[in-house]
Amino acid sequence: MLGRLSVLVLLTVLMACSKDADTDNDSEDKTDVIDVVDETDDIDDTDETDETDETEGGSDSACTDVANYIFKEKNGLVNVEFENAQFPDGWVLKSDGDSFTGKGYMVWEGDQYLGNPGNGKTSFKIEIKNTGTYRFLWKSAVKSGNSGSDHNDTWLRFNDADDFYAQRDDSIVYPKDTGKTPNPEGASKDGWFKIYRSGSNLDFKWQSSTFDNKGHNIYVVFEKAGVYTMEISARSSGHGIDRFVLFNDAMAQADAISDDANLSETRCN
Ligand SMILES: [Ca+2]
Repeated sequence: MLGRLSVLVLLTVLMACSKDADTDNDSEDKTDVIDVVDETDDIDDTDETDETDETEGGSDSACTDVANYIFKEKNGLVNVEFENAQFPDGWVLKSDGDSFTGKGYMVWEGDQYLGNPGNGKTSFKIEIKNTGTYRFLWKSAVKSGNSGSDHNDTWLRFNDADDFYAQRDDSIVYPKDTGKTPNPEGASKDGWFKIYRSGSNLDFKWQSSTFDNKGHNIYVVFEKAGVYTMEISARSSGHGIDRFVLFNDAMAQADAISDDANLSETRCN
């Protein structure tokens, strides 16, 4: 009897302490409440990510090197402005016109590397939570000359993803030098696809195709949750790239590429 009483007293004391602690820090208190709610359902993971964002939002200001940015997929969408890239020599940030989003777009002003990927290479770290197949799209423009079929492409590679391919109807092709076949007509090398846009309107538009004269759409497969690397490298001079998205079946294309779509939050590597 006495033992039970001791436990009761101890519990009462503990509860009192815990209440004190709560009133000491309102914001912590709220976080704790969210935690409890989170753990009860599936949205759990997403919400926890948000919390991490808030915590690391503070460290983001300290994380001044874009090389350390990791862009976080959320609800089946990765949505990134190219001005968040590291800019090797030859890539220039520009903001003429009004058809880009964010602070501008990046454009290659160095030599052309039509058959030779890997020059002017820059990369983006992407954290995938929802595994599966994602469609890749970027918004790009021809910023040199007046032909829609020149200065209209840049190299793209997902080297550590579980698959990286292009598809049009029943036709599926893989980048060259990956050991996978068939490969697309047109330039491809060392796991890189040439990603082009077409059409006589040279302004920014959402299109990412490979396979000459028979545009195939671009897909990437992430089988495990984790951080993956997307690489781009220079091909045509004067090709301006503004923003890219990766989206899965949970996200309609129109929503993914909408100007109103939420940009991916970042955390620091
Ligand atoms: Ca942009």
